[in-house]
Amino acid sequence: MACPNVIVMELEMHYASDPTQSKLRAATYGRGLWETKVSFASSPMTFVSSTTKQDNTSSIKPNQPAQEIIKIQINTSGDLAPLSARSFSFDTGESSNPLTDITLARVYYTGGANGFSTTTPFGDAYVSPKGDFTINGEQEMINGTNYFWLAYDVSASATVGNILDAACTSLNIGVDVIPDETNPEGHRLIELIYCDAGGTHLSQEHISLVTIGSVQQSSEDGMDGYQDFTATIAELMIGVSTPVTVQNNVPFNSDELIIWADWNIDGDFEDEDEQVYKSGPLGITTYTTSITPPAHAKPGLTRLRIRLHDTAFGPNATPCGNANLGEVEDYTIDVKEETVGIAQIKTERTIVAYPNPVSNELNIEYPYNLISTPFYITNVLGQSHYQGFLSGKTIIQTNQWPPGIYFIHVGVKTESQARVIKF
Ligand SMILES: [Ca+2]
Ligand SMILES: [Ca+2]
Ligand SMILES: [Ca+2]
Ligand SMILES: [Ca+2]
Repeated sequence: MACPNVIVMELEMHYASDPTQSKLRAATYGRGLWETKVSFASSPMTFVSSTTKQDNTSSIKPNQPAQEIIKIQINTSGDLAPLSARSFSFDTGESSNPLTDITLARVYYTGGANGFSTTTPFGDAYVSPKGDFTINGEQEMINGTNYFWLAYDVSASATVGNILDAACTSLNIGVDVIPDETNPEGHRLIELIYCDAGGTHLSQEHISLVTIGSVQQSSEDGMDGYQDFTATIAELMIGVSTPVTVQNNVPFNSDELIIWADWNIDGDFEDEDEQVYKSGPLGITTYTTSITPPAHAKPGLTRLRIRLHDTAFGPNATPCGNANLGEVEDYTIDVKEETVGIAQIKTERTIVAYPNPVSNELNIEYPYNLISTPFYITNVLGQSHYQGFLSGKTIIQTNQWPPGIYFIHVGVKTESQARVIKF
């Protein structure tokens, strides 16, 4: 396009992310705006470099699809004859127990956008990755930095305390390339993270006493309408009803009490049967009910959440977030199996842990493992404290451990459990 024969007072270059769309603009007083595309010397795409990074190292709950693990960056130069990414070879790396914890591995492409998203998958999912695995696909790349992401589906039976990680050992863009960094620093911990919940305003009514079976906890109104009594543990048997009472110190007619239990131990209260009691609007001093862990409850330490709220003034009947008034209290329940058959297997397979109580050195004997059996140790809050593999007799240094009660869990699906006391 020809520029009219006038004096140009302003000239602007507009660079676009796609260089072929860049423009030169001239304002010619009285003769309008003139613009033309900037000629761009196109060149065939060449590979510049590749590397991996681990941006997201936050904890992950069990039972979560498509969780970001590592990012693969491929830098190219040139816009003609684009190169395509054709395969990525990975290694589950430092992951504690891929077969138990990871159900699927997938790769996603986000073009030049540096942020994890599952919109554009690359190739097919890889089922049950363990050790080396390769994902094949075809993705034409853009000029500049291309972002690919490895994600895992975290299993519902993932073990709390285990870690998830990966390395990208090579990739193919027509030729094989080894990234500059293959195994980036960091990992993701599998942890039970529950949503926050409480009451916004200082309210007259609060939870003043809770009994679960023989366990009793009296209390005032918690800061932010929340109290953490997860150090208080109540034992519940699957299929057996345990009486529960909750006291409201100042009852109003529109008050309601709701109780949830995380039966599948995945860090939320949204699964089958997890709301275990709902009073409806009922202004009474003592709510009386009972809780029976369902047959599908997973044995182990899990969370019980109790909410008292006012259905007439800013109610919140969900397990997450704040209600205007009332209070939320959290407890730990230890769900035990009572089924005779299973109980027998468990008693046959006894862990021998000594001395108990322990001071400096804990000996663990588990004579049933012909190959090494994974085990982990949790504190009373269900937080992972130690993990490893048992083979014959295992000795653990405990002198640095804080005093308290610890639980030893043996086997991928907890074949056996024992309790030790550290003083
Ligand atoms: Ca890593
Ligand atoms: Ca309280
Ligand atoms: Ca749950
Ligand atoms: Ca869930």
